[in-house]
Amino acid sequence: MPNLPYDYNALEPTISSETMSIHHTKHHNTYVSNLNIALQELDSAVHNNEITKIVSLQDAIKFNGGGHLNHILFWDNLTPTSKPIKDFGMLNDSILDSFGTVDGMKEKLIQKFSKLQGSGWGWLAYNSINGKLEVTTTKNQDPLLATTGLIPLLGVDVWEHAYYVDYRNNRHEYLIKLFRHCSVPQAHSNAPRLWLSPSVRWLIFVRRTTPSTGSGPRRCF
Ligand code: MN3
Repeated sequence: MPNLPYDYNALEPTISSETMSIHHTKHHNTYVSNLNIALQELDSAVHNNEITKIVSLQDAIKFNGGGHLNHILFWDNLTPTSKPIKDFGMLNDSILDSFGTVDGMKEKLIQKFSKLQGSGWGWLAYNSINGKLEVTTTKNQDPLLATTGLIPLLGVDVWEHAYYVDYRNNRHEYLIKLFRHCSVPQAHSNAPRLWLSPSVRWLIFVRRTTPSTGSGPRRCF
């Protein structure tokens, strides 16, 4: 379970310390715990060649594994610096090519994410087939890359637990304020690493190393 790269109160007043603390220590932690349980059961099922059990675990692995992956990206996307996004560094040319302006992209992101029905995630993504940036959403905790093939650059949690304490049911206001703390370059330095010149040319994935836990049941995180 990774620590946040900043203090729980670092995003105040946009996101309260209470929200950040509950979100990280309760919600994210629960996904990690349940993923570890599912993976231990998977180990046993594989060892005993229980195919039905293996198949029955897929939903839990997808939901909790996705919850873990998505939250890691979300924490890395956020930065304590509160200022409207104007400079996306290496992504600038691709943003202008795909959306016309940075403000146009932000508007499209907020519109799309606001309209997601139920719980899920909003994404700014790279489509490696056509070389374009895309705005999309996924339901529940579906991880973008594993379920769509799109490369996540910016992931925004639009589950109510991400904003209800601070914004009640006003998801739109949450998104407007949150975008002052989003940092795409910071995100893709930790997820897929992009080299753009002037558009995306190739991708190198930087895998996170997971510490060994020694003996005992396998824990992946
Ligand atoms: Mn969440």
